[in-house]
Amino acid sequence: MALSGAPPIVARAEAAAGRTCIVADEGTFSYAELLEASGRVAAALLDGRADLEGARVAFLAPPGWDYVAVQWGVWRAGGVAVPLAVSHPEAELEYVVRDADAEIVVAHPDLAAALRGVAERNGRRFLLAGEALAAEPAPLPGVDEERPALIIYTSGTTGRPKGVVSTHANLRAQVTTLVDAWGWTAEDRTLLVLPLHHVHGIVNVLCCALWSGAVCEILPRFDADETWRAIESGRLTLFMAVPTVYRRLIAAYDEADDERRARMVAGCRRMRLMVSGSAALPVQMLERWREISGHTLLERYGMTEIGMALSNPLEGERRPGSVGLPLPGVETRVVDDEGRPVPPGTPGDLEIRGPSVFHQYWRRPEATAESFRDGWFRTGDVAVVEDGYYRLLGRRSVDIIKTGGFKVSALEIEEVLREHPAIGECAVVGIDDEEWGERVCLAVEATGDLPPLPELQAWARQRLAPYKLPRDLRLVDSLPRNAMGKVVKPEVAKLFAR
Ligand code: MLC
Ligand code: AMP
Repeated sequence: MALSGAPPIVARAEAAAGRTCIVADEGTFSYAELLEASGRVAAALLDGRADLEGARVAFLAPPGWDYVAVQWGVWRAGGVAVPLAVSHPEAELEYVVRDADAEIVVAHPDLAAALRGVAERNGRRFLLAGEALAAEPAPLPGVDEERPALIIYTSGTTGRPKGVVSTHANLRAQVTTLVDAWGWTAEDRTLLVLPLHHVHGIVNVLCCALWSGAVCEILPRFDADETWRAIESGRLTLFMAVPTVYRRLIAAYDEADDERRARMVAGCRRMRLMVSGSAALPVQMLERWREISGHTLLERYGMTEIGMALSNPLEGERRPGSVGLPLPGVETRVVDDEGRPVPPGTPGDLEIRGPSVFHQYWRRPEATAESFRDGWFRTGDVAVVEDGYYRLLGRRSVDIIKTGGFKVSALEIEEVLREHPAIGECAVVGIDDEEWGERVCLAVEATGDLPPLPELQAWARQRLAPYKLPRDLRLVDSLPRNAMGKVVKPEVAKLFAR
């Protein structure tokens, strides 16, 4: 196998060739099989060309074997992987295909119906994953590390989601810092239960496992019972999830009988590490999980644009309510409004610098420039440092909501909802919620007969991802506004006080 010049994660797989890499619905596959399959996918994408030269390839597959083979195939052909979300309606898929200007669209056969139409309407080449996996191998190009590898769409404080472009070198930095900090080895075996259109699933779980020559078991979607069964088997060594997933696991534990609970506990005890992130882990949840599993969840902090930046330690004190210390190779600072570092104990804006920080927002040079100050990436999160440990205090913008670990933009949801004939003005706010962290809530000034919430949700479901749908509704004569006529979101939030 000639892997010189292959992207770093691919080149490493040669050394692990005989080992198991993926266990998914489609079967069990070795690293050698992944190299073989991704080589075929790359050849299909190239279709006679020498190099995709950074062409974007949007692909839609449930978490599993096809997903991984296609992602690696895109990388090996010199393309930029644009993972699409299984849960998204056609409108959101089309937005990403168009915004990323994807040249090729690949779909798993189960999900091809909607995507084929999107590809045809927009004049993109369409390919079924199965066809790509069956192609004849061809010579593959060398791929320099500084070339873009991945575009992940993320909601921000303005308009529609932006594509976050990371290079192969960025991904390597994001992965290696975690592999070192969390002690990943080829002996590890993890279970992936997260969606594969965001960094938590892609980088922290999938790429770290494959970088390490470890085994990644994959569920096509999170299911508490199946997750527990995998843990009970005693074969997993580490697990990563968002707080909402741990909450579901706790609920399933509480419902289990004594015999099963004993197996659940035993399975947890055989694991070496359990990690939580993407949203604040309530201290009570950390404590309840410790009672059940014997593990103090390792909480860490990250963002699509930077990978992971802060982490509680593998060895040493894991402080509840804190996101820990800077990861190796990641520079962090907390600054005031003028960008001057503030002393420990003083809250300020968290900024990040280092090789893991993304390359650019796709075709948005102004947004890219605005997101940096003196070479530091401005996260928009407010933090305070206490004895070297970072604690998050909130976000700069009230318009960013974290629900179930997904970041959503209030402004984006409002923009879409304003297209409803009965909605005049509206305001979306995130309200604290035990299950979801925050819940998306909507206040409306109606211009006609406003349908009840389920009907409004059904309308919005055609246009927005399920996690962006409003979960609570208030009809108001007029939204609370300040003297300038601007809607005051904290006052809107009070409408939902229980
Ligand atoms: C779904 N539902 C919600 C909801 N999402 N209700 C309120 N708020 C939400 N956010 C409702 C559905 O409508 C449905 O209701 C019911 O819950 C079950 O829906 P589902 O689609 O089956 O949800 P489920 O699969 O159970 O989703 C829960 C989850 C998911 C926790 C598995 O939210 C998830 O995968 N979260 C992980 C997100 C993630 O990976 N984030 C990382 C981003 S990267 P009904 O009535 O229709 O039955 C990042 C950087 C970093 O943040 O630091 O990691
Ligand atoms: P995303 O833009 O989807 O990558 O989400 C990144 C955001 O998730 C960060 O800016 C934080 O606001 C939030 N986040 C990630 N990890 C944590 C954590 N451990 N605690 C609180 N918030 C977190």
